[in-house]
Amino acid sequence: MRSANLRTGIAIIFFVLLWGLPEALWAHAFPDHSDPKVGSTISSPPAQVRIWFDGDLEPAFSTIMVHNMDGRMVSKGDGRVDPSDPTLLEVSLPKLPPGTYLVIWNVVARDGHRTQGQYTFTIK
Ligand SMILES: [Cu+2]
Repeated sequence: MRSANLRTGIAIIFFVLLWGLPEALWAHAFPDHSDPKVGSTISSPPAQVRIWFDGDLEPAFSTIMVHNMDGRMVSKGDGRVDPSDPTLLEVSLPKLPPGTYLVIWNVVARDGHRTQGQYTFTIK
């Protein structure tokens, strides 16, 4: 009886500890900033798109690509997490003509949670 109470007590303490852990420890990865910037208009075609996240990414499950407004993929197929910076997602581009482009990203953070999003930039 006494040891059952002890076990219940320990379980409750663990539950409270887990519950009280700061959200940051469990945080999903969200974009911090990017190049080109979200919604920006730029005058020369960028060689790549880079997005910096607020946490480390899982390279095996994180993707990035760029579409034109016809929905065709224009980025090279080398989207990846930078090997020297686990918060940086990047993909190369050919020399793109003027137009608006859609960046589509999908990442898994170190906590195993997936986040995804998209944004546009325009080359004038
Ligand atoms: Cu998460």
